[in-house]
Amino acid sequence: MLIKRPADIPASEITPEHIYLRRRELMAGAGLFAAGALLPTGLGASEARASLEAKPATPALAAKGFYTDEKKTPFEDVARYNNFYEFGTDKGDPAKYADALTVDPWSVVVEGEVARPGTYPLEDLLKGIDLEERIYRLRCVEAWSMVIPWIGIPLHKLLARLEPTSKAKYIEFTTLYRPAEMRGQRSRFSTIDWPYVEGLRMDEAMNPLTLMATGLYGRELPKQNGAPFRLVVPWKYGFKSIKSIVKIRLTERQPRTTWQELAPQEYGFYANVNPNVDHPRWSQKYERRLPNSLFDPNRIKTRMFNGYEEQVAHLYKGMNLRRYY
Ligand SMILES: Nc1nc2c(c(=O)[nH]1)N[C@H]1C(S)=C(S)[C@@H](COP(=O)(O)O)O[C@H]1N2
Ligand SMILES: [Mo]
Repeated sequence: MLIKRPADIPASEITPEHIYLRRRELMAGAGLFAAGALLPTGLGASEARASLEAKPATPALAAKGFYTDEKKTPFEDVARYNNFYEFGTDKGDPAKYADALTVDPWSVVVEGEVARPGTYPLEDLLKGIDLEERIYRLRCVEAWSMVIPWIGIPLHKLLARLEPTSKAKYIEFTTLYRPAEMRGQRSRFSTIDWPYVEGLRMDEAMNPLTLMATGLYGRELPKQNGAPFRLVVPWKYGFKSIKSIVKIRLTERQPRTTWQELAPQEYGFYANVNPNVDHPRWSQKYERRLPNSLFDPNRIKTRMFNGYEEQVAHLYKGMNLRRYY
């Protein structure tokens, strides 16, 4: 569904600038996957979805925050060290169990303070919006981090299409609830009140850095990374970047989010990366940049707004970031 053959694309859509989804491996897909011809060593089909074409992130875009020359975290680590509690709480669980998820067909419900509510097949929602590559740092609240080359569309472009009303002050996102395929949702030990919900203030949602990702490393998202459609907010702790989204709601009031409900003294609505405000149980001054090992912890200093201060600090002018953590 996210994949079209070139032949399915009207000629009018194929322009030099147009970023289209390629299907080059698809027909031979199964065979190639089995042969592993296109894949980094040892990866299964769930981790090697079809390739995507996007406007590349280049050094010229560094000033916007769309590019960093920091060493990218290898695909194998990005796709094997995950937080996706719908599939279990161990870092290896999502890669092990997310294959069970059906991502095609996929639709997204749009509701609330918006002129164009509805249930949109994902391909319709994204149609005609050019894909862009963004190389972002991802900083988890647990004090590890990665550098990931995402592919997606800026959220502001999607919002322009959906037309929020003047009453829309916040945006709420909801992850799929499908316990039959998401074993973490069936678990008796889970403390999370499913489905997973996250939210942003409208000006945060409209910031050019805020991305709706459909891919990484030039391919469709691995399921464990939130296929087929997830949020990426690089200046906030990773838990804000909600995966496998099925609902977008525009609201007047600040949404109630999953982690805030679970442990409000530990996880705030804003969750901006901030080395000066410690988590109640650990320091946020440093982070482990993946990949790392016991012998090479690769410990680096955490930066204010995860290094995106220039792009986002203005959003929080006059706010007490200790109070609004
Ligand atoms: N639905 C959902 N989204 C989620 C999570 C989750 O458990 N469920 N974990 C979050 C956390 S804590 C992090 S750090 C990032 C991890 O993204 P990655 O696995 O693609 O690196 O996803 C976030 N999005
Ligand atoms: Mo996280």
